[in-house]
Amino acid sequence: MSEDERHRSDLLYTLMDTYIKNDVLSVQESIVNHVEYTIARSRYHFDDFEAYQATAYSTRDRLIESWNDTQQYFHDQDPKRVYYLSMEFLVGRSLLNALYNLNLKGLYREALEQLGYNLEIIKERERDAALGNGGLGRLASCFLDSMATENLPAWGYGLRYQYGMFRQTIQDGFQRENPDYWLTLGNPWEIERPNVTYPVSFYGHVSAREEDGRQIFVWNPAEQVDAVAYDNPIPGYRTANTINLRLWSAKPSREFDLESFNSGDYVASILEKQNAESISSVLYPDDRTYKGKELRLKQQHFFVSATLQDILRRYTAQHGSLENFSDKVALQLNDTHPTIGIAELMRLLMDVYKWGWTASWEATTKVFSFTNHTVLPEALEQWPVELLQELLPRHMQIIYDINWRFLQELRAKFGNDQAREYRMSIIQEGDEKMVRMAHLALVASHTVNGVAEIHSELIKQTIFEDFYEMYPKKFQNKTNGVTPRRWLAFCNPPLRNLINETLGTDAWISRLDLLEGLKSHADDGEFQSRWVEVKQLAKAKLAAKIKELCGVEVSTDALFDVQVKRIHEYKRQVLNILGIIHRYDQIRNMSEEEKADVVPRVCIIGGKAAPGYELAKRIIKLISAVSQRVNNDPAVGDLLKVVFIPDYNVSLAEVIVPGSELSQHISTAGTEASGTSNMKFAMNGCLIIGTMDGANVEIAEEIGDDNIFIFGALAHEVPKLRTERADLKVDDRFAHVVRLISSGEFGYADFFTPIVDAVQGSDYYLVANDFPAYLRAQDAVDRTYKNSSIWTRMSIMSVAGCGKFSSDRTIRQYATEIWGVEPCERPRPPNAPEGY
Ligand code: 73E
Repeated sequence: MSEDERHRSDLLYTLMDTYIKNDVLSVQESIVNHVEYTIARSRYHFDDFEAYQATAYSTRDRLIESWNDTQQYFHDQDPKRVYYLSMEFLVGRSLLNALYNLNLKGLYREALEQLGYNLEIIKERERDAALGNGGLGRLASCFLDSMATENLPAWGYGLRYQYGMFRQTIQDGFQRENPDYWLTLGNPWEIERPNVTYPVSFYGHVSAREEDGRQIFVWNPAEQVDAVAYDNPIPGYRTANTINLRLWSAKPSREFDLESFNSGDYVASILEKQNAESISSVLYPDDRTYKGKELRLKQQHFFVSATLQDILRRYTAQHGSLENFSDKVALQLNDTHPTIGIAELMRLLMDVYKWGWTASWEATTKVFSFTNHTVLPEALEQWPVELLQELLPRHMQIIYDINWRFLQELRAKFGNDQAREYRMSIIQEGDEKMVRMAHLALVASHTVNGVAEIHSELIKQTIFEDFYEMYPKKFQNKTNGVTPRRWLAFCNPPLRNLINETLGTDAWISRLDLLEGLKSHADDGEFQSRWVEVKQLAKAKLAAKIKELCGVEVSTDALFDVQVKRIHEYKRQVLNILGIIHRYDQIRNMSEEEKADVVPRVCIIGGKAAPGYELAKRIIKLISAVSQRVNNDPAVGDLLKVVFIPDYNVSLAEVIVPGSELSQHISTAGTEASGTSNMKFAMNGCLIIGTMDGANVEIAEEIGDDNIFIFGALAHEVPKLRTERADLKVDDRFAHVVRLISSGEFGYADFFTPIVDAVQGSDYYLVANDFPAYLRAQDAVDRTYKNSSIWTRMSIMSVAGCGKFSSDRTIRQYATEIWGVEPCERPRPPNAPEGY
């Protein structure tokens, strides 16, 4: 560095140092500056929403500074990097999360208070970023939080949908879907990068020619769309690192095809271009059902093409060429949704960078790894060959080539086994030939993982059995986790404070195993009463929310029993509602004396049904109908209340999870890959009633069998039970509650017929089988709840045993066992606030 350069660099450093200061007045200055100059309101008059916006922009300034310096540091250190590719990121709100992570919450609260604003109130004005359906998308967001906190040189890549997950309203008990145009009032958390733009191509045809004795393929696409980058800074907890979530938005291509413009209708041509934006406009709200929509495939290709072009450009800009690319980059596929990226990387390497097949394939198979999230066959993505051929002709060629080589390998290993080839081929033969995306992902990835132990075992025995035989070493497990920041420390301050005080440290927030230290306090009477107080506070908040959203008054003396998740037959909300009907029927037939012995309950259910999933929508109506009946029956009073909370989302979960005492995770064993809300509830001292499914199995193992209510058939028993279901002698209580529904006790008898038929017919999810065991488990819940000391002990033990379920642990395992990346922690700047 020359003298001049050094001088300039010192000056810039000092300027920044004086700009971002950590005293109340500087924070106020920054907020008011943003009121006046960013949102252009008067500093004398701004309302709560504008205060939120200005506070968000002020916080963003700090994130940007940290983001820039982190990226510079990554650049200088040049470590191996990991990119997490996901079609969904269920971010939720960002303001409080950022302030907490930067350790600036207290400062901002005080600064705002003096200006006449309450941080707790203005934070409610932020819209959720709901760019995901449920568990899979929320997992991606928890992972980003952990990757930042663990100082990994990581980025997330996804799509910037203009319409996120639909907003659910309930009218007359029926679900209505409303568009979530979440960007209307602006989004302070993103930085548009108009200069980071890539063209993405579709349709057209492929031509071939010889060049230097090699065949060169040229794709002449018929449609081109631009992908524009939007960066979303993701701060780590108590680290100076801030990583990036880069989301792509589709814009009309800047390359105008002048000829068609001049020869045809100018206005029509412009309008046609405008259609480009539809590619990233809407999140598909169907989880776990594959719909085969062309636009969805377009989204997938748009997303991975822009992402890979960006990654290759960054790599070559820094290294001059693609040499060693596969040693320095890891790409994680979040389910099969980004799998077309395998063909796209092959295409870019061969057709653009002029690599040969072998080198391209070697690099591709070295960088990709793949996570499977479900065994449900209806979720497996298969694109018609015809559609792929038309939309992405060059990719289809490459997929055929990959498959040809794969089948050679198969024959070399297993000889001529046609049945096996038929089962394993990437192309499914038949009337309509299909490309099996999971097979493509399996063949091209160096590692495939399930998301909980039981699930990782099941995929080896079921959907991927053949592939396990062929590539046993590829298979791993990575049990899911959740970020203990959002899901405990930030959403439940009273519990956080109690834990801090008891453990004498807040180090557990980034080293969750330390919660184990709570075990020795589990029987301490005084500690127990404080624990109960904390839960009562959270219950009161939840009760107020229920009043606000459902208009129902609930008593905080009742047991708060919760099932919130997407509505799906396999998750068995029907088992829950049948149990509720049984409880109701018992109570209304009791004498006053018997009633005195009943544990009062508030049953809280929430979740969205995919708009096209008829049966799930009927289940919502059934829950509403039962709640109408129960809540208005004077014979029941406070002994039972049933509420359906509309529009379950991340922000609501932050209120519901801390306020729950019992939560239900009751899927048919072998169907829920992991579940992640079970971890959030357990972490907040809520007891679980659940089946031996998904992560429940490991939760029971960690917190101890006697601290959880487990019931029901086991995964290995399920296939046989299904074949025997027709001969099952169903429990009388089951028959009775089903009859109540079909006889019109709750109205709408005809409308509920498909639900009744499902559980009385083939009953694929074995509701009838598990019903008696479910009722027994619920009895055990009631008995236990009557003994507050035992219940509280179980609650403490749940939290104490949750160390494993931090996504920090999950991410460290991905980093060392799959990606081969190491932490790269930026040194703390001298002006950093304490703990940052
Ligand atoms: O068990 C959950 C799991 O906890 C699983 O059902 C869910 O992923 C969670 C995180 O691992 C999931 N989502 C989807 N498949 N599995 C999915 C499928 C298609 C579209 C959107 C989501």
